[in-house]
Amino acid sequence: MRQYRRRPRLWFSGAVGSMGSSRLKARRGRVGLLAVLALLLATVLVVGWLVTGRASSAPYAGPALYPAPQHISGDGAALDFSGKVTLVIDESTDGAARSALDTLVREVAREVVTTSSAPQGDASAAGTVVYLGTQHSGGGPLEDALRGVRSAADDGSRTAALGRPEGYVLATGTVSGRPTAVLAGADPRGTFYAVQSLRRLLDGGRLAAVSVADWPLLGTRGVIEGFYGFPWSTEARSAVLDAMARSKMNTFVYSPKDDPYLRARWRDPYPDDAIGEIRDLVAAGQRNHIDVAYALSPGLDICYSRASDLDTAAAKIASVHALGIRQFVIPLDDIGGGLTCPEDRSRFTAGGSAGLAQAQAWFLNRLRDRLETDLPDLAPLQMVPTEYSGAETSRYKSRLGRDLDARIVVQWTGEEIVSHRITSASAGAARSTYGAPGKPRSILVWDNFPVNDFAQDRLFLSAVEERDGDLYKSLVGMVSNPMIQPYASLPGIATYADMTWNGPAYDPGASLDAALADLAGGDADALAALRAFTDLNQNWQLDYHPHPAPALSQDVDAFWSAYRSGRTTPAGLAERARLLERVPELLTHLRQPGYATDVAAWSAAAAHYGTALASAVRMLGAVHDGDADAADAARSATLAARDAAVVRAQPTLDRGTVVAVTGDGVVQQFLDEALKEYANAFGG
Ligand code: GDL
Repeated sequence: MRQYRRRPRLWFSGAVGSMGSSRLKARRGRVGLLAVLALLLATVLVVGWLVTGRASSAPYAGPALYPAPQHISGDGAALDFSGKVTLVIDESTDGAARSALDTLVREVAREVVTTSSAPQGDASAAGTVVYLGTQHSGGGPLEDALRGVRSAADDGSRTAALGRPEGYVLATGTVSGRPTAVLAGADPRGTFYAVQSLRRLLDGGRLAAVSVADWPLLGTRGVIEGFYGFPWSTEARSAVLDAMARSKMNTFVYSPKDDPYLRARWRDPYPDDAIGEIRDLVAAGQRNHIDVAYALSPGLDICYSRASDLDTAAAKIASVHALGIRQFVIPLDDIGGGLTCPEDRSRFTAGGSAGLAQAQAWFLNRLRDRLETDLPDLAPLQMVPTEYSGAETSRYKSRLGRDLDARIVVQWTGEEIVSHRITSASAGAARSTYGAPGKPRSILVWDNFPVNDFAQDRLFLSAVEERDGDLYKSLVGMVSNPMIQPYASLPGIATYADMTWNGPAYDPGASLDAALADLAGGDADALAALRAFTDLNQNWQLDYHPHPAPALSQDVDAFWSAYRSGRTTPAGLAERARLLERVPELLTHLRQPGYATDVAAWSAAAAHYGTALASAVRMLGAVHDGDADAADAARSATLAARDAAVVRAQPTLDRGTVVAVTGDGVVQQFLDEALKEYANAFGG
């Protein structure tokens, strides 16, 4: 992963010196004039050098920053946050950023003082000084401090960062003799992100010399709770939103298929307890700079042309708008392909799926107009088409593209419902497919990663992969549809955040590793267990992953190759087996205790497989030694543990209790082969 990009070396710095000195030698008689000219030239070049920022930066040497920033260098000064810290914060500064910084600094500092003006007097009295704010063109302490920690090499990227939505600068240095950090945002959200970066970069009470200039490449980055199955609890949503903020995601779409008031009973107003949950969600969003979008799914029984249905939809949206929601989506996925009421059938006569598209566009255009008048502060309306995947055209899509108001954003899942790959070519094609001639549609990807509602016996714990790095050029956003298990989805969501913030720099393996380390919160045993467990649940697309349980497979291969060639078998497999046995307990030490609960059925199965693997390894040792009694006892233990791993233990909303499947068949295959060895030696 490219953690920082060095600017090209200053190619003309040497040239300045040589040109000046040769001229001076050749024309001794006109020394004065030439000296002035040379000085002028040098001044011009140095100024150019400062303006263009072509100086080289020092490499950054602290903890890695995720999502990978656009620019990071080691320019500035290392700072100590463990003693006294003075926070200089203008009163107009974003509240969420202020409170995030205050909490963060109090975790490490001995004393924290907050003021609104730059410290004066004795330079050492203020300790480390941290400026936080949103850049104003009018100047003020923040701008003065930013100038004070100026880095010629980083000027260009800092200007870029502070000129882009959600951009920010985090710079270190010394200002008037005081060790100083400046956290400046292009806007309130950028200011909040500067604090999130500081959180990642702080190593205990120390901050390495660093200069970050950063901004997201993709506008909308987030999560859509859009799966079938138990909707998440309020606590879980709040934890997910907190984690999303740490990864600089900005959108949460509330669209659980099994919230009845959103889909099956969309016409009914929310009862008090359910509206309370949405209110809590909005509060978690505000605390975390995350826009909560609400999805109303009337498609199961709506009559598109009926005025009362339009009124009901508008009223439902208004009821949720009153809670502070400003983004709305109308998902029309997973509904029948026809029109359900006679009025629609006689009005929308394009025929078949084109008639459905015609009806939907008619309704959505009117709803959009109504909302624009009634609730003028809304973000552009979004919709999910009934044919929501594939970039190839169809009668439905071309009718929708033509009739649907150009300002309505379409959500799309890629070439498939669960898309193995999403390429920029296909996203570009989808823009035309869902647009009108000459007017490509704004597309937001509803990404069915790492959702497991179609395989509720599985966990999908891999990093997101195979999304083109330059998708940001064709899309307005990408949101991840996670698993029914919220806490278990956190690492995958973190990788999704990294991919959407800076696609070209995204490295799935490094990103997942960082997410696991973050979740383990410094507990080495818990991290080892989390990694071993994650390894067992990599196969997100069932039919696709070429390397099932890669780390376990490696240990298994190394074991067999030694065993079959008569060499001493390596300890790796037995050690992994013992670690797997401890997984359920060790996962309770993670920073998010909900993770262990979410995965309890799978971690129990993993532990049984650990016992089965350990017993099978013992059995093979006894086979090798010709010890029939020991082999027999180990075989019984292997079989018992294998059976225990496949009991029904995982409840589902609509499929009863299912067996939690883990290990991608690698354990079973090892056990089968080991039992064959036993049978070859002793029969049975
Ligand atoms: C779908 C559903 C989604 C579900 C997913 C995976 C869309 C637009 N709709 O088709 O709710 O979670 O498949 O099963 O993706």
